[in-house]
Amino acid sequence: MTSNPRGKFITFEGGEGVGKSTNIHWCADWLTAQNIDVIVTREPGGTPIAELIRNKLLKAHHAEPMVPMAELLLMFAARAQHLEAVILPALSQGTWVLCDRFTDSTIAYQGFGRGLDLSSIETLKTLVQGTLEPDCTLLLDAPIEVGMARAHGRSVATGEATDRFEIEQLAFFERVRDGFQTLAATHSRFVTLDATQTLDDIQAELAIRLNLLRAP
Ligand code: T5A
Repeated sequence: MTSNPRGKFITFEGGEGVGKSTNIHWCADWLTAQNIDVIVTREPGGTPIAELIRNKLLKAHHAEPMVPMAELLLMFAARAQHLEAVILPALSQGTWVLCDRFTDSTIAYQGFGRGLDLSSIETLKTLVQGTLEPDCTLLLDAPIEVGMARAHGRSVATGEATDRFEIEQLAFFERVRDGFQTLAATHSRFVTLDATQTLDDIQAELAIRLNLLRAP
């Protein structure tokens, strides 16, 4: 009896409004057209419990400010639930998992952005995900102003409220971008895409990357 090969785990990373959600759905459609089973999920979130945690994390105004360590631990609490309930079962069934943000966002936002100790984040990462790493991380990179303008344009169009991260200052997002670029420079699973390109150009590059991942 042959068992399904493990599915590929692909994460989409980058700052606010760089096009992760838009391109993750494009990739899912592309893979589905190649007869590959795929799910799209996101962090924080992806299960009912993790989505409850997401609501607390993203709510712009709490009666008491959330301290950075609570924010960090809630990110990993949501991730633990998401991994056990969604990501690992799908991968073991041979389904590809496309995840909108994962632990690299924690390193970039809570580590580089908030200034929390990177080695403590590594310890939590090992505790929660063991040796699991994405097969590929697609980093959409753009100047902060470009992403923020796009995110703002989308909020105006949809009427959605600004979240607790989007109200941060420019310097915070510059540190986050630096965090992602540092990770990309030191981990071979990263592919950096220039997110200032047109969607057509980005998606042409994505198709090449997905094809490479399909190869046995
Ligand atoms: N967080 C998350 C942490 O701090 N630590 C963690 O560990 C994790 C997992 C989550 C927040 O949580 C933080 C980071 C985040 O602040 P979110 O809503 O999931 O919040 O993340 P956001 O980055 O805020 O998601 P956005 O939906 O704002 O941005 P996307 O998904 O990158 O952008 P998208 O696809 O919605 O595009 C925005 C607009 O731009 C247009 C789109 O059509 C859309 O209108 N667009 C383009 N227009 C022109 N050219 C292009 N190339 C375009 N690409 C997109």
